Amino acid sequence: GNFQLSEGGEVLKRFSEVEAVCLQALMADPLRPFVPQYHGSVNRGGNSYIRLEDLLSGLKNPVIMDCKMGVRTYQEEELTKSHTKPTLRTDMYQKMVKVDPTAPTVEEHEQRGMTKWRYLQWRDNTSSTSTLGFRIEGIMVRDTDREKDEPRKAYHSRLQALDEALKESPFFKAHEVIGSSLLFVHDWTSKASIWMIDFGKTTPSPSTVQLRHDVPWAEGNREDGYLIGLAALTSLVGQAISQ
Ligand code: 4IP
Ligand code: MN
Repeated sequence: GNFQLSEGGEVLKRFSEVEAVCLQALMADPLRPFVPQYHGSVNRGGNSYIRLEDLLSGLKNPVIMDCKMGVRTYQEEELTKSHTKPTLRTDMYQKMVKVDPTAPTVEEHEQRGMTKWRYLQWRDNTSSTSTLGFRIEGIMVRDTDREKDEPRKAYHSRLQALDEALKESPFFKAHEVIGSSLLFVHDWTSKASIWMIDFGKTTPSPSTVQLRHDVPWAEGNREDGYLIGLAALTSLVGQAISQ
């Protein structure tokens, strides 16, 4: 899970080596302005945490939307593992049954379990992930009365600026970005911004593979479809402005 603490204007997030390495690299990348400031790690009560800028500080009753980017949310290793040494997850079987009791196969019903890959692939295929290249994971609205149109324009330019930065980014060229989100945040003053977060499954792509990020995934090509999702999102936010 996403265990987080707040401390002195920072957010402490459960430590992940993969994520820490990404954040370190991102602090020296053209994507830096789109990533919360990273302040290294810290130990609290025997647990390690990543120290991050609190993206909500200074905002009053912020409206928040988390969009998980890409055409898949599992790593290729998860697919390989599901064939070579499948581990059955009862919790994931239960989560699936809760949403759609008819979704599990006869075999999955019998074993009351399924692999993580199977569950994540089902989530991708039953959401907009596999078709649009992004899905909305969560929205938090605390004050609807003050809804204005301005955040949309700010969001739209921010998405375009992100697209430019991604094109310049050595980090983006060299990484497979899986399960990462864009966090949309604004408040009633219409201060609006978008941030790249969650790099726990973002890994260096094999040196033999040059990722494009804008083509469909096929097993072995490692493509994440990040730019497919960004284009779809940008177009949707753009349409909302012109209406
Ligand atoms: C969750 O499923 C999300 O896919 C998590 O991804 C994933 O964590 C969990 O796997 C999985 O159970 P639901 O959102 O449908 O509950 P994220 O952290 O991006 O939200 P990871 O990061 O491990 O893939 P487990 O293995 O942590 O349970
Ligand atoms: Mn989740």
